[in-house]
Amino acid sequence: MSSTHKPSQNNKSTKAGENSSGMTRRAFLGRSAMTAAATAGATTVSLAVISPKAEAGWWDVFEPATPHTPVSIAPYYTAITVGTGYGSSVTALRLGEAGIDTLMIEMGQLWDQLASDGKVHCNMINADARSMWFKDRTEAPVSNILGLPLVDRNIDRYPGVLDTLSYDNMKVYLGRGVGGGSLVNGGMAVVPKRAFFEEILPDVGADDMYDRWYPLAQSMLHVNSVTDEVYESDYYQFSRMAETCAHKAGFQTSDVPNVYDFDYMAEEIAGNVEPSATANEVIYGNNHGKQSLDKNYIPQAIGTGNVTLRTMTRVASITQGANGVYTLQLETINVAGDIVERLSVQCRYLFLGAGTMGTTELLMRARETGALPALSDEIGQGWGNNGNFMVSIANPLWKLTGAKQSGMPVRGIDNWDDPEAQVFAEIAPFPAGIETYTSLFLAITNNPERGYMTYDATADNVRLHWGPDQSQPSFDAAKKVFDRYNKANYCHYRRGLFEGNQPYADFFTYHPLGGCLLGKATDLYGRLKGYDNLYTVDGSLIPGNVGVNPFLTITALAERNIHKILREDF
Ligand code: FAE
Repeated sequence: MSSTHKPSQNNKSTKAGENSSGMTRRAFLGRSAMTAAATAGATTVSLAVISPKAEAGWWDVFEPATPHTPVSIAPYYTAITVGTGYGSSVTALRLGEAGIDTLMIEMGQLWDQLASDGKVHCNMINADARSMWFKDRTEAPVSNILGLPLVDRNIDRYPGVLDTLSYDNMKVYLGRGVGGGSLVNGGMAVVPKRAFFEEILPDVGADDMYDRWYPLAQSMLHVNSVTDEVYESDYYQFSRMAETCAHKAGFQTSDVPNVYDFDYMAEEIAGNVEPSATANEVIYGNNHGKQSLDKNYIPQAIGTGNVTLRTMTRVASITQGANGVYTLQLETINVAGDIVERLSVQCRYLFLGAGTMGTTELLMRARETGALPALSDEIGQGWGNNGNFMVSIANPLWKLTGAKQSGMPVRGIDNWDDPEAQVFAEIAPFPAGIETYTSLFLAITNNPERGYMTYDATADNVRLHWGPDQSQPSFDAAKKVFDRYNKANYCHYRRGLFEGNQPYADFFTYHPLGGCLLGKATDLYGRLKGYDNLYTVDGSLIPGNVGVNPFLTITALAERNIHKILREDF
Protein backbone atom coordinates (compact mmCIF):
# COMPACT_ATOMS: atom_id res chain seq x y z
CA MET A 1 0.00 0.00 0.00
CA SER A 2 1.39 3.39 -0.85
CA SER A 3 1.18 6.33 1.48
CA THR A 4 1.54 9.10 -1.07
CA HIS A 5 -1.27 11.22 0.30
CA LYS A 6 -0.37 10.52 3.88
CA PRO A 7 1.10 13.42 5.85
CA SER A 8 4.68 13.03 6.93
CA GLN A 9 3.59 12.01 10.40
CA ASN A 10 0.48 10.79 12.08
CA ASN A 11 -0.78 13.92 13.74
CA LYS A 12 -2.78 12.24 16.39
CA SER A 13 -0.78 14.17 18.98
CA THR A 14 -1.85 17.55 20.26
CA LYS A 15 1.70 18.81 19.96
CA ALA A 16 1.67 22.58 19.80
CA GLY A 17 1.96 24.11 16.37
CA GLU A 18 2.75 27.75 15.97
CA ASN A 19 1.02 29.92 18.55
CA SER A 20 -1.34 27.30 19.90
CA SER A 21 -3.03 24.06 19.11
CA GLY A 22 -5.22 21.40 20.61
CA MET A 23 -8.12 21.94 22.97
CA THR A 24 -6.49 24.33 25.39
CA ARG A 25 -8.06 25.79 28.48
CA ARG A 26 -8.54 28.97 26.50
CA ALA A 27 -10.44 27.06 23.82
CA PHE A 28 -12.58 25.47 26.50
CA LEU A 29 -13.37 28.85 27.98
CA GLY A 30 -13.99 30.15 24.49
CA ARG A 31 -16.46 27.38 23.81
CA SER A 32 -18.38 28.16 26.97
CA ALA A 33 -18.27 31.84 26.09
CA MET A 34 -19.45 31.06 22.56
CA THR A 35 -22.53 29.33 23.89
CA ALA A 36 -23.15 31.90 26.61
CA ALA A 37 -22.79 34.76 24.16
CA ALA A 38 -25.10 33.15 21.69
CA THR A 39 -27.72 32.48 24.35
CA ALA A 40 -27.57 35.93 25.92
CA GLY A 41 -30.76 37.73 25.20
CA ALA A 42 -32.50 34.63 23.88
CA THR A 43 -36.21 35.29 23.87
CA THR A 44 -37.31 31.71 23.36
CA VAL A 45 -35.78 28.54 24.65
CA SER A 46 -36.80 25.34 23.01
CA LEU A 47 -38.44 22.68 25.08
CA ALA A 48 -35.62 20.38 24.13
CA VAL A 49 -33.10 22.46 26.03
CA ILE A 50 -35.18 22.48 29.20
CA SER A 51 -36.03 18.83 29.02
CA PRO A 52 -33.85 16.87 26.63
CA LYS A 53 -35.09 13.37 25.97
CA ALA A 54 -32.55 10.68 25.31
CA GLU A 55 -34.83 9.05 22.78
CA ALA A 56 -38.11 10.20 21.29
CA GLY A 57 -41.02 7.81 20.96
CA TRP A 58 -43.20 7.61 17.82
CA TRP A 59 -45.88 9.55 19.70
CA ASP A 60 -43.62 12.59 20.20
CA VAL A 61 -43.93 15.40 17.69
CA PHE A 62 -40.42 16.31 16.63
CA GLU A 63 -39.38 19.87 17.41
CA PRO A 64 -36.08 21.33 16.22
CA ALA A 65 -34.34 23.75 18.56
CA THR A 66 -34.91 27.48 18.27
CA PRO A 67 -31.67 29.11 17.08
CA HIS A 68 -29.95 31.37 19.60
CA THR A 69 -30.93 35.01 19.34
CA PRO A 70 -27.95 36.86 17.85
CA VAL A 71 -25.85 38.93 20.26
CA SER A 72 -25.85 42.73 20.04
CA ILE A 73 -22.92 44.16 18.15
CA ALA A 74 -21.05 47.47 18.24
CA PRO A 75 -21.25 49.88 15.27
CA TYR A 76 -17.51 49.49 14.52
CA TYR A 77 -14.81 46.78 14.76
CA THR A 78 -11.22 47.03 13.65
CA ALA A 79 -11.68 43.81 11.67
CA ILE A 80 -14.61 41.75 10.42
CA THR A 81 -14.63 38.25 8.97
CA VAL A 82 -17.60 37.25 6.84
CA GLY A 83 -18.57 33.60 7.38
CA THR A 84 -17.19 31.07 9.86
CA GLY A 85 -15.69 28.39 7.58
CA TYR A 86 -12.01 27.41 7.49
CA GLY A 87 -10.61 30.65 6.08
CA SER A 88 -12.56 32.92 8.42
CA SER A 89 -11.95 30.81 11.51
CA VAL A 90 -8.19 30.78 11.04
CA THR A 91 -8.21 34.52 10.38
CA ALA A 92 -10.38 35.36 13.39
CA LEU A 93 -8.18 33.34 15.74
CA ARG A 94 -4.98 34.98 14.61
CA LEU A 95 -6.56 38.47 14.68
CA GLY A 96 -7.91 37.80 18.17
CA GLU A 97 -4.51 36.57 19.38
CA ALA A 98 -2.96 39.76 18.04
CA GLY A 99 -5.33 41.77 20.22
CA ILE A 100 -7.46 43.07 17.35
CA ASP A 101 -11.17 43.49 18.05
CA THR A 102 -12.88 41.34 15.46
CA LEU A 103 -16.44 40.49 14.52
CA MET A 104 -17.33 37.16 12.84
CA ILE A 105 -20.63 37.27 10.93
CA GLU A 106 -22.38 34.00 10.05
CA MET A 107 -25.70 33.58 8.24
CA GLY A 108 -26.38 30.16 9.80
CA GLN A 109 -26.93 29.13 13.38
CA LEU A 110 -24.65 27.94 16.17
CA TRP A 111 -25.24 24.20 16.31
CA ASP A 112 -25.08 23.41 20.02
CA GLN A 113 -28.70 22.95 21.09
CA LEU A 114 -30.59 19.72 21.50
CA ALA A 115 -33.78 19.22 19.54
CA SER A 116 -36.67 17.29 21.04
CA ASP A 117 -35.00 13.95 20.19
CA GLY A 118 -32.09 14.84 22.46
CA LYS A 119 -29.68 15.39 19.57
CA VAL A 120 -28.17 18.44 17.90
CA HIS A 121 -28.01 16.93 14.40
CA CYS A 122 -30.09 14.33 12.57
CA ASN A 123 -28.64 11.37 10.72
CA MET A 124 -28.85 10.51 7.02
CA ILE A 125 -31.43 7.76 7.35
CA ASN A 126 -34.02 9.72 9.35
CA ALA A 127 -33.34 13.23 8.10
CA ASP A 128 -35.58 16.01 9.36
CA ALA A 129 -35.83 19.82 9.33
CA ARG A 130 -32.30 20.13 10.75
CA SER A 131 -30.81 18.63 7.61
CA MET A 132 -31.32 21.35 4.98
CA TRP A 133 -31.14 25.13 4.76
CA PHE A 134 -34.76 26.21 4.13
CA LYS A 135 -35.82 23.37 1.81
CA ASP A 136 -39.03 21.34 1.61
CA ARG A 137 -37.19 18.12 0.83
CA THR A 138 -33.79 16.64 1.51
CA GLU A 139 -31.33 16.46 -1.38
CA ALA A 140 -28.98 13.59 -0.60
CA PRO A 141 -26.27 13.12 -3.23
CA VAL A 142 -27.25 9.45 -3.56
CA SER A 143 -30.99 9.77 -3.96
CA ASN A 144 -32.03 6.18 -4.72
CA ILE A 145 -31.43 2.76 -3.24
CA LEU A 146 -31.39 0.12 -5.95
CA GLY A 147 -33.49 2.27 -8.25
CA LEU A 148 -36.08 3.30 -5.69
CA PRO A 149 -36.30 6.91 -4.50
CA LEU A 150 -36.15 5.87 -0.85
CA VAL A 151 -33.54 8.29 0.40
CA ASP A 152 -35.01 11.79 0.23
CA ARG A 153 -37.99 12.86 2.28
CA ASN A 154 -40.16 15.89 2.83
CA ILE A 155 -39.03 18.12 5.67
CA ASP A 156 -40.10 21.38 7.34
CA ARG A 157 -38.30 24.52 6.28
CA TYR A 158 -35.69 25.48 8.85
CA PRO A 159 -32.17 26.98 8.94
CA GLY A 160 -30.66 23.51 8.61
CA VAL A 161 -27.01 22.67 8.18
CA LEU A 162 -26.63 21.60 4.54
CA ASP A 163 -27.45 23.83 1.58
CA THR A 164 -27.47 23.28 -2.16
CA LEU A 165 -27.21 25.89 -4.88
CA SER A 166 -28.47 24.75 -8.27
CA TYR A 167 -27.14 26.08 -11.56
CA ASP A 168 -27.23 24.77 -15.12
CA ASN A 169 -25.36 21.42 -15.16
CA MET A 170 -24.03 21.83 -11.63
CA LYS A 171 -25.33 21.63 -8.08
CA VAL A 172 -23.07 22.91 -5.30
CA TYR A 173 -23.30 21.47 -1.76
CA LEU A 174 -22.38 23.78 1.15
CA GLY A 175 -22.41 23.86 4.93
CA ARG A 176 -24.41 26.54 6.78
CA GLY A 177 -23.83 27.44 10.41
CA VAL A 178 -20.97 28.26 12.75
CA GLY A 179 -18.15 26.20 11.25
CA GLY A 180 -19.40 26.31 7.63
CA GLY A 181 -18.46 23.22 5.62
CA SER A 182 -16.71 21.64 8.62
CA LEU A 183 -20.15 20.80 10.04
CA VAL A 184 -21.23 18.63 7.12
CA ASN A 185 -18.06 17.39 5.49
CA GLY A 186 -16.55 13.93 5.54
CA GLY A 187 -13.57 15.14 7.57
CA MET A 188 -10.98 13.99 5.01
CA ALA A 189 -7.90 16.12 5.56
CA VAL A 190 -5.50 15.43 2.75
CA VAL A 191 -2.23 17.14 1.81
CA PRO A 192 -2.01 17.53 -1.97
CA LYS A 193 0.85 15.98 -3.87
CA ARG A 194 3.59 18.55 -3.77
CA ALA A 195 4.23 18.45 -7.53
CA PHE A 196 0.56 19.24 -8.20
CA PHE A 197 0.53 22.00 -5.61
CA GLU A 198 3.56 23.56 -7.29
CA GLU A 199 1.78 23.29 -10.65
CA ILE A 200 -1.42 25.04 -9.55
CA LEU A 201 0.12 27.62 -7.21
CA PRO A 202 3.66 28.08 -8.56
CA ASP A 203 4.17 31.41 -6.81
CA VAL A 204 3.24 30.22 -3.34
CA GLY A 205 6.39 28.94 -1.66
CA ALA A 206 5.88 25.17 -1.41
CA ASP A 207 8.69 24.76 1.15
CA ASP A 208 6.89 27.06 3.54
CA MET A 209 3.55 25.38 2.93
CA TYR A 210 4.82 21.83 3.38
CA ASP A 211 7.24 22.51 6.24
CA ARG A 212 5.17 24.95 8.22
CA TRP A 213 1.58 25.69 7.26
CA TYR A 214 0.25 22.20 6.45
CA PRO A 215 1.68 20.78 9.69
CA LEU A 216 0.14 23.66 11.64
CA ALA A 217 -3.26 23.09 9.97
CA GLN A 218 -3.03 19.34 10.69
CA SER A 219 -2.22 19.98 14.29
CA MET A 220 -4.95 22.61 14.81
CA LEU A 221 -7.59 20.42 13.18
CA HIS A 222 -6.48 17.24 15.03
CA VAL A 223 -5.87 15.24 11.88
CA ASN A 224 -5.38 11.54 12.54
CA SER A 225 -5.49 8.25 10.66
CA VAL A 226 -7.68 5.21 11.12
CA THR A 227 -6.21 2.64 13.51
CA ASP A 228 -5.81 -0.99 12.45
CA GLU A 229 -8.31 -2.01 15.11
CA VAL A 230 -11.02 0.25 13.68
CA TYR A 231 -10.17 -0.56 10.08
CA GLU A 232 -10.50 -4.29 10.78
CA SER A 233 -14.00 -3.82 12.24
CA ASP A 234 -17.28 -4.55 10.45
CA TYR A 235 -17.67 -0.82 9.79
CA TYR A 236 -14.86 -0.81 7.24
CA GLN A 237 -15.69 -4.06 5.42
CA PHE A 238 -16.82 -1.84 2.51
CA SER A 239 -13.43 -0.18 2.35
CA ARG A 240 -11.31 -3.32 2.81
CA MET A 241 -13.26 -5.05 0.06
CA ALA A 242 -12.84 -2.17 -2.41
CA GLU A 243 -9.17 -1.85 -1.50
CA THR A 244 -8.61 -5.53 -2.24
CA CYS A 245 -10.36 -5.11 -5.59
CA ALA A 246 -8.23 -2.05 -6.38
CA HIS A 247 -5.03 -3.97 -5.66
CA LYS A 248 -6.26 -6.87 -7.79
CA ALA A 249 -6.67 -4.42 -10.67
CA GLY A 250 -3.12 -3.21 -10.10
CA PHE A 251 -3.89 0.12 -8.44
CA GLN A 252 -2.20 1.61 -5.42
CA THR A 253 -4.30 2.73 -2.48
CA SER A 254 -3.42 5.27 0.17
CA ASP A 255 -4.44 6.23 3.66
CA VAL A 256 -6.88 9.15 3.78
CA PRO A 257 -6.37 11.05 7.05
CA ASN A 258 -9.40 12.54 8.78
CA VAL A 259 -10.39 14.95 11.54
CA TYR A 260 -12.77 12.36 13.02
CA ASP A 261 -11.24 10.99 16.21
CA PHE A 262 -10.61 7.31 15.51
CA ASP A 263 -10.13 6.58 19.23
CA TYR A 264 -13.68 7.83 19.69
CA MET A 265 -14.81 5.62 16.82
CA ALA A 266 -13.18 2.62 18.52
CA GLU A 267 -15.24 3.39 21.61
CA GLU A 268 -18.38 3.67 19.44
CA ILE A 269 -17.70 0.26 17.98
CA ALA A 270 -17.13 -1.16 21.46
CA GLY A 271 -20.51 0.26 22.49
CA ASN A 272 -18.99 2.50 25.18
CA VAL A 273 -20.06 5.90 23.85
CA GLU A 274 -22.88 7.47 21.86
CA PRO A 275 -22.28 6.51 18.21
CA SER A 276 -21.99 9.10 15.47
CA ALA A 277 -19.97 8.11 12.37
CA THR A 278 -21.08 4.50 12.92
CA ALA A 279 -24.71 5.65 13.25
CA ASN A 280 -25.13 7.16 9.78
CA GLU A 281 -24.16 10.67 10.77
CA VAL A 282 -22.17 12.83 8.40
CA ILE A 283 -23.61 15.18 5.76
CA TYR A 284 -26.26 16.58 8.11
CA GLY A 285 -23.74 16.99 10.92
CA ASN A 286 -22.03 14.73 13.45
CA ASN A 287 -23.16 14.74 17.06
CA HIS A 288 -19.80 13.40 18.26
CA GLY A 289 -16.29 12.53 17.18
CA LYS A 290 -15.61 15.08 14.48
CA GLN A 291 -13.29 18.04 14.98
CA SER A 292 -15.37 20.64 13.20
CA LEU A 293 -14.31 24.29 13.50
CA ASP A 294 -16.71 24.92 16.40
CA LYS A 295 -14.49 22.54 18.42
CA ASN A 296 -11.12 24.15 17.72
CA TYR A 297 -10.45 27.41 15.88
CA ILE A 298 -13.69 29.24 16.68
CA PRO A 299 -13.81 28.68 20.46
CA GLN A 300 -10.11 29.49 20.62
CA ALA A 301 -10.77 32.72 18.73
CA ILE A 302 -13.58 33.70 21.11
CA GLY A 303 -11.39 32.63 24.01
CA THR A 304 -8.93 35.41 23.17
CA GLY A 305 -11.56 37.85 24.45
CA ASN A 306 -11.25 39.92 21.26
CA VAL A 307 -13.62 38.10 18.93
CA THR A 308 -17.42 38.45 18.81
CA LEU A 309 -19.65 36.04 16.89
CA ARG A 310 -22.93 37.18 15.33
CA THR A 311 -25.10 34.34 14.02
CA MET A 312 -28.21 34.15 11.78
CA THR A 313 -26.96 37.29 10.05
CA ARG A 314 -26.21 37.57 6.38
CA VAL A 315 -23.89 40.17 4.91
CA ALA A 316 -25.94 41.59 2.07
CA SER A 317 -23.58 44.22 0.65
CA ILE A 318 -20.31 46.07 1.16
CA THR A 319 -19.33 49.67 0.47
CA GLN A 320 -16.26 51.76 1.29
CA GLY A 321 -16.26 55.36 2.51
CA ALA A 322 -13.78 58.07 1.51
CA ASN A 323 -11.91 57.44 4.79
CA GLY A 324 -11.29 53.82 3.74
CA VAL A 325 -13.73 52.39 6.28
CA TYR A 326 -15.92 49.53 5.02
CA THR A 327 -19.66 49.48 5.74
CA LEU A 328 -21.54 46.18 5.66
CA GLN A 329 -25.31 45.98 5.34
CA LEU A 330 -26.61 43.07 7.40
CA GLU A 331 -29.85 41.10 7.46
CA THR A 332 -30.74 39.01 10.47
CA ILE A 333 -33.28 36.23 10.02
CA ASN A 334 -35.48 34.20 12.33
CA VAL A 335 -36.19 30.48 12.29
CA ALA A 336 -38.70 30.95 9.47
CA GLY A 337 -36.15 32.78 7.33
CA ASP A 338 -37.91 36.16 7.67
CA ILE A 339 -35.66 39.19 7.95
CA VAL A 340 -36.21 40.48 11.47
CA GLU A 341 -33.52 43.14 11.60
CA ARG A 342 -31.55 45.20 9.11
CA LEU A 343 -28.46 46.90 10.46
CA SER A 344 -25.03 48.04 9.40
CA VAL A 345 -21.56 47.69 10.87
CA GLN A 346 -18.22 49.21 9.95
CA CYS A 347 -14.60 48.10 9.99
CA ARG A 348 -11.13 49.09 8.82
CA TYR A 349 -10.05 45.57 7.76
CA LEU A 350 -12.48 43.26 5.98
CA PHE A 351 -11.82 39.54 5.46
CA LEU A 352 -14.17 37.65 3.14
CA GLY A 353 -14.54 33.99 4.08
CA ALA A 354 -18.09 33.32 2.91
CA GLY A 355 -16.88 30.32 0.89
CA THR A 356 -16.22 30.10 -2.84
CA MET A 357 -19.80 30.90 -3.82
CA GLY A 358 -20.55 33.43 -1.04
CA THR A 359 -17.36 35.47 -1.35
CA THR A 360 -17.48 35.60 -5.13
CA GLU A 361 -21.12 36.70 -4.99
CA LEU A 362 -20.40 39.51 -2.49
CA LEU A 363 -17.48 40.77 -4.59
CA MET A 364 -19.31 40.55 -7.90
CA ARG A 365 -22.29 42.39 -6.44
CA ALA A 366 -19.96 45.10 -5.10
CA ARG A 367 -18.17 45.45 -8.42
CA GLU A 368 -21.21 45.29 -10.70
CA THR A 369 -23.40 47.64 -8.65
CA GLY A 370 -20.60 50.20 -8.55
CA ALA A 371 -20.06 49.91 -4.79
CA LEU A 372 -16.45 48.75 -5.22
CA PRO A 373 -15.87 49.43 -8.93
CA ALA A 374 -12.08 49.04 -8.88
CA LEU A 375 -12.26 45.32 -8.04
CA SER A 376 -10.49 43.15 -10.61
CA ASP A 377 -12.19 41.73 -13.70
CA GLU A 378 -10.70 38.43 -12.60
CA ILE A 379 -13.39 38.08 -9.93
CA GLY A 380 -15.85 35.42 -11.07
CA GLN A 381 -13.23 33.61 -13.18
CA GLY A 382 -11.44 30.31 -12.64
CA TRP A 383 -14.23 28.34 -10.94
CA GLY A 384 -13.74 24.59 -10.75
CA ASN A 385 -15.46 21.60 -9.14
CA ASN A 386 -12.17 20.04 -7.99
CA GLY A 387 -12.78 17.40 -10.65
CA ASN A 388 -15.47 15.79 -8.43
CA PHE A 389 -17.01 12.70 -9.99
CA MET A 390 -18.91 9.96 -8.13
CA VAL A 391 -19.01 6.39 -9.38
CA SER A 392 -21.17 3.47 -8.25
CA ILE A 393 -20.05 -0.10 -8.80
CA ALA A 394 -22.11 -3.30 -8.56
CA ASN A 395 -20.23 -6.09 -6.82
CA PRO A 396 -20.76 -9.80 -7.38
CA LEU A 397 -22.74 -11.53 -4.64
CA TRP A 398 -19.66 -12.94 -2.93
CA LYS A 399 -18.08 -9.50 -2.46
CA LEU A 400 -19.91 -8.09 0.53
CA THR A 401 -19.63 -4.47 1.61
CA GLY A 402 -21.50 -5.04 4.89
CA ALA A 403 -24.67 -3.51 6.26
CA LYS A 404 -22.74 -1.54 8.89
CA GLN A 405 -20.64 1.26 7.42
CA SER A 406 -18.82 4.14 9.05
CA GLY A 407 -19.58 7.53 7.52
CA MET A 408 -15.90 8.53 7.36
CA PRO A 409 -13.87 7.38 4.33
CA VAL A 410 -10.29 6.39 5.17
CA ARG A 411 -8.73 4.95 2.01
CA GLY A 412 -8.47 5.94 -1.63
CA ILE A 413 -7.32 4.57 -4.96
CA ASP A 414 -4.32 6.68 -5.87
CA ASN A 415 -3.85 6.78 -9.63
CA TRP A 416 -2.78 10.43 -9.72
CA ASP A 417 0.63 9.70 -11.19
CA ASP A 418 -0.89 8.13 -14.33
CA PRO A 419 -1.04 10.99 -16.87
CA GLU A 420 -3.71 9.11 -18.86
CA ALA A 421 -6.09 8.91 -15.91
CA GLN A 422 -5.21 11.25 -13.06
CA VAL A 423 -7.67 10.09 -10.42
CA PHE A 424 -7.69 10.01 -6.64
CA ALA A 425 -10.81 7.97 -5.83
CA GLU A 426 -11.88 7.82 -2.21
CA ILE A 427 -13.70 4.70 -1.15
CA ALA A 428 -16.96 6.21 0.10
CA PRO A 429 -19.47 4.53 2.40
CA PHE A 430 -23.03 3.80 1.34
CA PRO A 431 -24.64 3.40 4.74
CA ALA A 432 -28.09 2.10 3.80
CA GLY A 433 -28.40 -0.26 6.78
CA ILE A 434 -28.58 -3.30 4.49
CA GLU A 435 -26.14 -5.15 2.22
CA THR A 436 -26.36 -3.33 -1.11
CA TYR A 437 -23.60 -5.15 -3.09
CA THR A 438 -22.57 -1.66 -4.11
CA SER A 439 -19.30 0.26 -3.81
CA LEU A 440 -19.21 4.03 -4.06
CA PHE A 441 -16.25 6.20 -4.93
CA LEU A 442 -15.80 9.95 -4.72
CA ALA A 443 -13.22 10.52 -7.43
CA ILE A 444 -11.18 13.69 -7.58
CA THR A 445 -9.90 13.99 -11.13
CA ASN A 446 -7.59 16.44 -12.84
CA ASN A 447 -10.22 18.25 -14.86
CA PRO A 448 -8.69 21.39 -16.45
CA GLU A 449 -12.10 22.82 -17.40
CA ARG A 450 -13.12 26.03 -15.65
CA GLY A 451 -16.45 27.76 -15.27
CA TYR A 452 -17.17 31.40 -14.52
CA MET A 453 -19.76 33.44 -12.70
CA THR A 454 -21.84 36.44 -13.76
CA TYR A 455 -23.93 38.83 -11.68
CA ASP A 456 -27.65 38.85 -12.39
CA ALA A 457 -28.81 42.34 -11.42
CA THR A 458 -32.51 41.47 -11.54
CA ALA A 459 -32.23 38.51 -9.20
CA ASP A 460 -29.36 40.16 -7.28
CA ASN A 461 -27.34 36.96 -7.24
CA VAL A 462 -24.65 35.23 -9.26
CA ARG A 463 -25.03 32.54 -11.90
CA LEU A 464 -22.45 29.86 -12.39
CA HIS A 465 -21.71 28.94 -15.99
CA TRP A 466 -20.63 25.33 -16.34
CA GLY A 467 -21.29 23.72 -19.68
CA PRO A 468 -22.78 20.25 -20.23
CA ASP A 469 -19.47 18.95 -21.62
CA GLN A 470 -17.17 20.41 -19.03
CA SER A 471 -17.20 17.26 -16.89
CA GLN A 472 -16.08 15.13 -19.84
CA PRO A 473 -12.39 15.01 -18.78
CA SER A 474 -13.47 13.68 -15.38
CA PHE A 475 -15.65 11.06 -17.07
CA ASP A 476 -12.84 9.95 -19.36
CA ALA A 477 -10.28 9.60 -16.57
CA ALA A 478 -12.65 7.87 -14.14
CA LYS A 479 -13.85 5.48 -16.85
CA LYS A 480 -10.29 4.32 -17.53
CA VAL A 481 -9.77 3.54 -13.85
CA PHE A 482 -13.09 1.85 -13.19
CA ASP A 483 -13.23 -0.12 -16.44
CA ARG A 484 -9.98 -1.73 -15.30
CA TYR A 485 -11.26 -2.15 -11.72
CA ASN A 486 -14.46 -3.83 -12.95
CA LYS A 487 -12.70 -6.13 -15.37
CA ALA A 488 -10.32 -7.45 -12.73
CA ASN A 489 -13.06 -8.08 -10.18
CA TYR A 490 -16.21 -9.30 -12.01
CA CYS A 491 -17.82 -5.96 -11.13
CA HIS A 492 -19.88 -3.67 -13.32
CA TYR A 493 -21.29 -0.16 -13.16
CA ARG A 494 -24.39 0.21 -10.98
CA ARG A 495 -27.24 2.36 -12.21
CA GLY A 496 -30.14 3.44 -10.04
CA LEU A 497 -28.40 5.45 -7.34
CA PHE A 498 -28.04 8.90 -8.80
CA GLU A 499 -30.45 11.35 -10.34
CA GLY A 500 -30.61 10.64 -14.11
CA ASN A 501 -30.01 6.90 -13.61
CA GLN A 502 -26.36 7.01 -14.68
CA PRO A 503 -23.79 4.94 -12.77
CA TYR A 504 -21.94 8.15 -12.06
CA ALA A 505 -22.66 11.66 -10.86
CA ASP A 506 -20.93 14.58 -12.54
CA PHE A 507 -23.69 17.09 -11.84
CA PHE A 508 -22.75 18.05 -8.29
CA THR A 509 -19.74 19.08 -6.30
CA TYR A 510 -18.80 19.17 -2.65
CA HIS A 511 -15.64 21.11 -3.48
CA PRO A 512 -16.38 24.39 -5.28
CA LEU A 513 -13.11 26.31 -5.69
CA GLY A 514 -12.00 29.53 -7.38
CA GLY A 515 -13.76 32.70 -8.46
CA CYS A 516 -11.26 34.96 -6.70
CA LEU A 517 -7.90 33.44 -7.55
CA LEU A 518 -4.74 33.99 -5.56
CA GLY A 519 -2.30 35.96 -7.67
CA LYS A 520 -5.01 37.07 -10.12
CA ALA A 521 -7.97 38.76 -8.38
CA THR A 522 -5.73 39.17 -5.31
CA ASP A 523 -2.02 39.40 -4.64
CA LEU A 524 -0.20 36.28 -3.42
CA TYR A 525 -1.62 36.70 0.11
CA GLY A 526 -5.30 37.28 -0.62
CA ARG A 527 -5.23 41.09 -0.67
CA LEU A 528 -7.89 42.10 -3.21
CA LYS A 529 -6.61 44.23 -6.04
CA GLY A 530 -8.08 47.73 -6.21
CA TYR A 531 -8.68 48.24 -2.44
CA ASP A 532 -6.63 48.44 0.73
CA ASN A 533 -7.39 46.25 3.74
CA LEU A 534 -9.83 44.04 1.83
CA TYR A 535 -9.00 40.34 1.71
CA THR A 536 -10.26 36.97 0.52
CA VAL A 537 -9.44 34.07 2.86
CA ASP A 538 -11.38 31.02 1.66
CA GLY A 539 -11.68 28.38 -1.08
CA SER A 540 -12.33 31.00 -3.76
CA LEU A 541 -8.55 31.67 -3.79
CA ILE A 542 -7.74 28.16 -5.07
CA PRO A 543 -7.64 27.72 -8.84
CA GLY A 544 -10.45 25.22 -9.36
CA ASN A 545 -8.68 21.99 -8.48
CA VAL A 546 -6.25 20.97 -5.78
CA GLY A 547 -6.13 17.23 -6.53
CA VAL A 548 -7.42 16.17 -3.11
CA ASN A 549 -10.16 17.29 -0.73
CA PRO A 550 -9.61 21.01 -0.18
CA PHE A 551 -10.16 22.07 3.42
CA LEU A 552 -6.63 21.36 4.68
CA THR A 553 -5.22 23.52 1.91
CA ILE A 554 -7.76 26.30 2.62
CA THR A 555 -6.74 26.20 6.29
CA ALA A 556 -2.99 26.13 5.60
CA LEU A 557 -3.21 28.96 3.07
CA ALA A 558 -5.29 31.06 5.47
CA GLU A 559 -2.65 30.53 8.18
CA ARG A 560 0.10 31.55 5.76
CA ASN A 561 -1.73 34.62 4.51
CA ILE A 562 -2.86 36.06 7.85
CA HIS A 563 0.65 35.57 9.23
CA LYS A 564 1.97 37.90 6.52
CA ILE A 565 -0.94 40.34 6.68
CA LEU A 566 -0.66 40.78 10.45
CA ARG A 567 3.00 41.69 10.10
CA GLU A 568 2.69 44.02 7.13
CA ASP A 569 -0.77 45.60 7.13
CA PHE A 570 -1.54 46.35 10.79
P1 FAE B 1 -17.16 27.41 4.03
O1 FAE B 1 -16.71 26.30 4.92
O2 FAE B 1 -18.04 27.11 2.91
O3 FAE B 1 -17.76 28.52 4.96
C1 FAE B 1 -18.40 29.67 4.49
C2 FAE B 1 -19.36 30.17 5.57
O4 FAE B 1 -19.82 31.46 5.21
C3 FAE B 1 -20.60 29.31 5.75
O5 FAE B 1 -20.78 29.01 7.10
C4 FAE B 1 -21.74 30.18 5.20
O6 FAE B 1 -22.97 29.97 5.85
C5 FAE B 1 -21.21 31.58 5.47
N1 FAE B 1 -21.73 32.60 4.55
C6 FAE B 1 -21.84 32.53 3.21
N2 FAE B 1 -22.32 33.70 2.70
C7 FAE B 1 -22.49 34.52 3.78
C8 FAE B 1 -22.96 35.86 3.89
N3 FAE B 1 -23.31 36.59 2.83
N4 FAE B 1 -23.07 36.38 5.14
C9 FAE B 1 -22.70 35.66 6.23
N5 FAE B 1 -22.25 34.38 6.16
C10 FAE B 1 -22.14 33.83 4.95
O7 FAE B 1 -15.87 28.18 3.41
N6 FAE B 1 -13.54 18.98 2.08
C11 FAE B 1 -12.50 18.25 2.53
O8 FAE B 1 -11.36 18.72 2.50
N7 FAE B 1 -12.71 16.97 3.01
C12 FAE B 1 -13.94 16.39 3.02
O9 FAE B 1 -14.09 15.26 3.48
C13 FAE B 1 -15.04 17.15 2.52
N8 FAE B 1 -16.30 16.62 2.49
C14 FAE B 1 -17.36 17.42 2.14
C15 FAE B 1 -18.66 16.91 2.22
C16 FAE B 1 -19.74 17.74 1.97
C17 FAE B 1 -21.14 17.18 2.05
C18 FAE B 1 -19.53 19.11 1.64
C19 FAE B 1 -20.69 20.04 1.38
C20 FAE B 1 -18.25 19.62 1.54
C21 FAE B 1 -17.15 18.78 1.78
N9 FAE B 1 -15.85 19.27 1.73
C22 FAE B 1 -14.79 18.49 2.11
C23 FAE B 1 -15.56 20.65 1.28
C24 FAE B 1 -15.18 21.59 2.44
O10 FAE B 1 -16.09 21.48 3.49
C25 FAE B 1 -15.12 23.01 1.88
O11 FAE B 1 -14.13 23.05 0.88
C26 FAE B 1 -14.77 24.02 2.96
O12 FAE B 1 -15.72 24.02 4.01
C27 FAE B 1 -14.68 25.42 2.37
O13 FAE B 1 -14.18 26.29 3.35
P2 FAE B 1 -14.32 27.85 3.21
O14 FAE B 1 -13.54 28.49 4.29
O15 FAE B 1 -14.02 28.21 1.80
